[in-house]
Amino acid sequence: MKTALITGITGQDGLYLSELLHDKGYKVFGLVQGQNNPKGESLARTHPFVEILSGNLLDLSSLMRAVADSEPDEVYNLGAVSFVAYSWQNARLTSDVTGAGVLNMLEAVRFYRDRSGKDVRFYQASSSEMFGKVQQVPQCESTLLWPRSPYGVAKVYGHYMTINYRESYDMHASSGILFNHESPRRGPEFVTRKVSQAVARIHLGLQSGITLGNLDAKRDWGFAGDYVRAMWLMLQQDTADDYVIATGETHSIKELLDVAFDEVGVSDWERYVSTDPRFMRPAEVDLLIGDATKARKVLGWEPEVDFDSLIRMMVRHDLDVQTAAAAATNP
Ligand code: NAP
Ligand code: F7E
Repeated sequence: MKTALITGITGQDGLYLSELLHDKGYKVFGLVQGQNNPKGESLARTHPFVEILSGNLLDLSSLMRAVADSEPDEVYNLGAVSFVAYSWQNARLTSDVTGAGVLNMLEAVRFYRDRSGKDVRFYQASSSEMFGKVQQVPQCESTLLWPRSPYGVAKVYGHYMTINYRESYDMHASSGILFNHESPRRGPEFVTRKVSQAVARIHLGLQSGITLGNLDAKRDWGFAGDYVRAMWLMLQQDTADDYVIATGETHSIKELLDVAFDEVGVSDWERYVSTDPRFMRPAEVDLLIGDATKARKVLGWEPEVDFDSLIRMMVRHDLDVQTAAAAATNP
């Protein structure tokens, strides 16, 4: 039986990845930050197969203990301050957790490997946000990085540190450059979930409209369940490497609104949508579209859920959630 340690296990990807690894027969450990973190309690209820360890990416000693206690074959470093808009308001925290936290995790793994002699494999959750002001369309592994947010800058640091540990210490350390991936588990601060929740609530008469920022930005959106499969595949290769994971299709926020509102039978969504500068970013990433040819060829990875199905899945999920919540409030 293989053993995996996942940081960021309470997040969207951590939950899907823990299920994938459990189904494959892994023993799964998850790092949960904070004292009495409610997400840890929820994880213990919904994912009882996960063994929870306490630790924080800012605290090297906690990471060293988590690695020593779990004795992992594979470490997936998914923990991060991950909301781009928040990263301008909390630039130092984002740099420390999302950037320097990667170095802490790499050091904890290297220390354990050198003492135990066990060949631990490492996955770093890099991001298409590193491409920022894109220098090539579509973006692939060799595209010049030009981050546009404190989050993007921190991810570039973690990405290069992962490559550096691979080259300096002969570590099996891979970096997955994942484009946006969404699901019914996506946090409500991100635009797809913000829209799916609002559409459900508008349809049920619980909300009158939605206020957004830049409707012209374009993203390459995939399904999180497909993307965690790519993470696992990277660590099954003989040689560690970097891979872009993307669908190869891009859609604007307006197209997202088209599909989400269409799921509840609304074609003229403009009457429900307003914009406000407070949701605009100091520097925007206008267009992302990924070229995942390398992942398709080397890993045999293919996305299974397309954009239209993904957004409709999210709206249907939020219709169920909101209907149940309304029924509980007015039995
Ligand atoms: P998410 O839902 O925001 O989850 C982030 C996780 O990191 C949470 O479990 C959070 O724990 C944990 N975390 C935050 N600060 C921490 C700290 N100081 N120490 C330990 N853990 C900490 O993110 P996601 O969407 O699942 O993404 C997973 C990873 O992939 C992240 O690194 C993200 O930056 C990266 N990524 C995501 C996408 C995407 O489209 N989803 C694309 C590319 C890369 P709490 O819940 O307790 O705060
Ligand atoms: O924004 C625009 C916004 O916050 C997408 C993270 O997982 O993916 C994610 O980062 C686009 C941007 O995701 C609103 O300006 C318009 O152009 O859903 P988002 P993101 O910034 O792309 C990358 C790959 C990561 O690595 C990150 O961790 O939508 N937008 N109006 C809006 N965005 C939000 N959040 N809210 C709005 O009202």
